[in-house]
Amino acid sequence: MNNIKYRNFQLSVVALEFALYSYYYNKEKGRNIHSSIGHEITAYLLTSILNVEDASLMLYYRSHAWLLGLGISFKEIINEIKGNKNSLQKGQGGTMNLFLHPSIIDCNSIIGAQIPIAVGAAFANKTLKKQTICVLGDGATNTGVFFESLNIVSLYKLPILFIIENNEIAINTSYSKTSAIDIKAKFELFSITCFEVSLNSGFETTSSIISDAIVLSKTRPVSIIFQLERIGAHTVSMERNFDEIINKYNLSANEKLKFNVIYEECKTLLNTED
Ligand SMILES: Cc1ncc(C[n+]2csc(CCOP(=O)(O)OP(=O)(O)O)c2C)c(N)n1
Ligand SMILES: [Mg+2]
Repeated sequence: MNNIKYRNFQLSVVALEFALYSYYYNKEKGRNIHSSIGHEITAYLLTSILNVEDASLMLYYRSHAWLLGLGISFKEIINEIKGNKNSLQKGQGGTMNLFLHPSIIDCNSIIGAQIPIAVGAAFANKTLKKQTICVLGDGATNTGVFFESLNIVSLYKLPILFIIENNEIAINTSYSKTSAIDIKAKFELFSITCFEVSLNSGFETTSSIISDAIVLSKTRPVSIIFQLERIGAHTVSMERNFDEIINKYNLSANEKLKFNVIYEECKTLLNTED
């Protein structure tokens, strides 16, 4: 796994999100854009390692990085977010419901709603011999439907991989204030193998855990909890300090140039009328 490639991916994600920020922050106060800033690692590694064509993906509203990882262009993503009728989705999904890749079965704005859909997909994929990936936040593991779904996938040994993007916060409430047990314990309750990785685990280790989990999840339910950080506020409308976000990335001069090129490209796309 190449770290420079990952760094370039991060730059693309952050530049796209910043262009969206700059476009929507003043233009439509209150517009909900949930950025993937800080969440890049799951999208990058899973889309690099997985045989995407042979998988069904269930995503949620914080998935711009996944779309980029799947090779969807800035233009396609921005067209959909702007609500353009010429987008593949005719602008009806918007930022929270991006289905711009044939492997995406669901991309949901209702917390936890993608989970039972993933269970259904896994049920079908058991016969079709396809992979099922369900991505969700830590907050979504508190929903009733999460527990019902774990019960069913465990009972029927459905082939599914749960990816938890654990930023330990749901809007402004920390995970510890909303759950009596940790996320791993929830999976263990249903005898579902659970791997845990963090940003400190290193590329090699994390990649090999993902590869193992992908293989195991072809025949039974498996989960990976990614400990990561949401850099910035829950949505653009709540954002207060843009400089603080970009400072976290410690961009070199060369990286700043690369960032600016992508940022300007995205801003041009946003400002271009249909
Ligand atoms: C059923 C439902 N209840 C409440 C909300 C409002 N809501 C939007 S995001 C969110 C927090 C979810 O946190 P988490 O699952 O940890 O995802 P994160 O945003 O941290 O990635 C809530 C409560 C919603 N969208 N759907
Ligand atoms: Mg969260």
